[in-house]
Amino acid sequence: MSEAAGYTPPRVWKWEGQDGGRFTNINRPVAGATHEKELPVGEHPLQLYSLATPNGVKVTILLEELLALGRKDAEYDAYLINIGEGDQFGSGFVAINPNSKIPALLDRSTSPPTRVFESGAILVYLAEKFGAFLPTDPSARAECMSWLFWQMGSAPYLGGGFGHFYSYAPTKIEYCIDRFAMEVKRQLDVLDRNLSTRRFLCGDEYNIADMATYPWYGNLVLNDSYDAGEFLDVGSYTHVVRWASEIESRPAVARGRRVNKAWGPEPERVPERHSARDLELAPAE
Ligand SMILES: N[C@@H](CCC(=O)N[C@@H](CS)C(=O)NCC(=O)O)C(=O)O
Repeated sequence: MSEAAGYTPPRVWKWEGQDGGRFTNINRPVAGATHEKELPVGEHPLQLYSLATPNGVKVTILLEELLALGRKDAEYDAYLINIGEGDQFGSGFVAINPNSKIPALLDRSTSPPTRVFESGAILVYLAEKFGAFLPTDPSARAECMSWLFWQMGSAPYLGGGFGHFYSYAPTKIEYCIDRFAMEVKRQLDVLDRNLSTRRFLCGDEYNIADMATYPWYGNLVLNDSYDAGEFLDVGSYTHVVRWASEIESRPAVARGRRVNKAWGPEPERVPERHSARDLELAPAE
């Protein structure tokens, strides 16, 4: 194949301040902390350090669902990690997530405290800790894990692949957009076929696989992620739309989507959460 746009990769790649589009100021080819910064700690056993991106809201949706079930011990403090400002590279955050990405959880009810990073691992940890939203029957559990891991493996093609090249990259590169649009439409078809015979991803029961998948693929079909709804013809995935609408109408999901949100209309923003009161909406004027 011919080389695109006259670029010939050098023998050894070097970091020379290349244009990384919108994320130039936070992307680096190395790991580790860039500065000393302790994390704040609240009064609850569960400390969440996150941001209301799709990976972040997976966890706040689960915590709000657990609280809605009456699990008072799922009360949590949620602190904002502003990834645009580089908070994920502070020493305290790196100590609980060496991968420097939100979400990260510290469970202070164990001795020593348990750190958990990777959104999928946090969902499984909390579901097991509270005995909810993860089936215990081995076959049902395998189905739940299969869809959960499907989501973890698939969403980077949607966000880092399609979303990046369609929406964020400084130039529109047809090859990249075609490649990832094809894959995202294939993924939507996988979901649509599964949901054509099932109410939720694993059958009749709503579980952590739905909570992980809705913020990515539900948002895409309902809320025009990347302004790509028309481009991807998302309305044609009717079973995904029906499934996503049912999940989006759950009060705990609505609450979870607002936690650690520092943008959008003022009433939706809850940059930090320490109790249910932080989520109370001001009465309309
Ligand atoms: N596989 C990780 C991905 C987490 C992730 O990509 N987080 C993004 C926000 S959605 C982040 O923190 N990015 C900051 C950075 O890359 O520096 C997970 O599911 O937890």
